Amino acid sequence: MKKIDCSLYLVTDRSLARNRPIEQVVREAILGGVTVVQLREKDLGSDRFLQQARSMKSVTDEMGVPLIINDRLDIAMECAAAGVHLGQEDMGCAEARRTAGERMIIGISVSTPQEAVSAEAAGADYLGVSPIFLTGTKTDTPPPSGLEGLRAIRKAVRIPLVGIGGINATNTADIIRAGADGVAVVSAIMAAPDPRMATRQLIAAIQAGRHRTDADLQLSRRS
Ligand code: TZP
Ligand code: MG
Repeated sequence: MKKIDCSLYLVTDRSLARNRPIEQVVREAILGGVTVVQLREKDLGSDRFLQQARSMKSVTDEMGVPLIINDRLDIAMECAAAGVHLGQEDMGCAEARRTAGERMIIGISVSTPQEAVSAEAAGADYLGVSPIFLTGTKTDTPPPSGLEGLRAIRKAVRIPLVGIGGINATNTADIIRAGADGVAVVSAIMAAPDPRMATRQLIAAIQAGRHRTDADLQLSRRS
């Protein structure tokens, strides 16, 4: 399995970036401790999406953090991104794996244990458990799974899990304690007046959530 540090996963959203270039926000966030960046563009055509992907890739390369492209495997391959993130409505994981080969990191959004088991069997490298809580950033989501739903998914699969949806520095430790390997955020960093500071607070919350024994961790994972 490919290694990816999902601890703090930033998903971009230009509409929340307070008119700052998203590259600027991403740079600040990486300086604060973000471990992986997903470029999420819902309104750009293919040419502009690819142009934006290349621009973001130069930032993430320079700063030593992997770039994941949302929705579009073709763009991920074209810009030599580390990975692609696909939802249940996008290209299937098995087809993406056949097309992209073993080196491409493939992340899949799931909201039930069944979806998680299928994605793992199809070769996903990590899962985004989506959404954990209600969020105004994305409204066309399944009902929130909450911490109980996250725990059920944790028991069903072994690959890394990243919680997403309504996550902030206040609820991050609970998500880690419920079995997530990391948290993914949009507004908590993209909309923050000081993205570097906001990132540091999230990192501190992740570390607080990880203060538990290895025995606890074994219990929460499928053996
Ligand atoms: N996928 C599921 S919820 C979500 C995405 C992209 C948005 C999460 O945004 P926020 O602002 O971190 O709640
Ligand atoms: Mg998608």
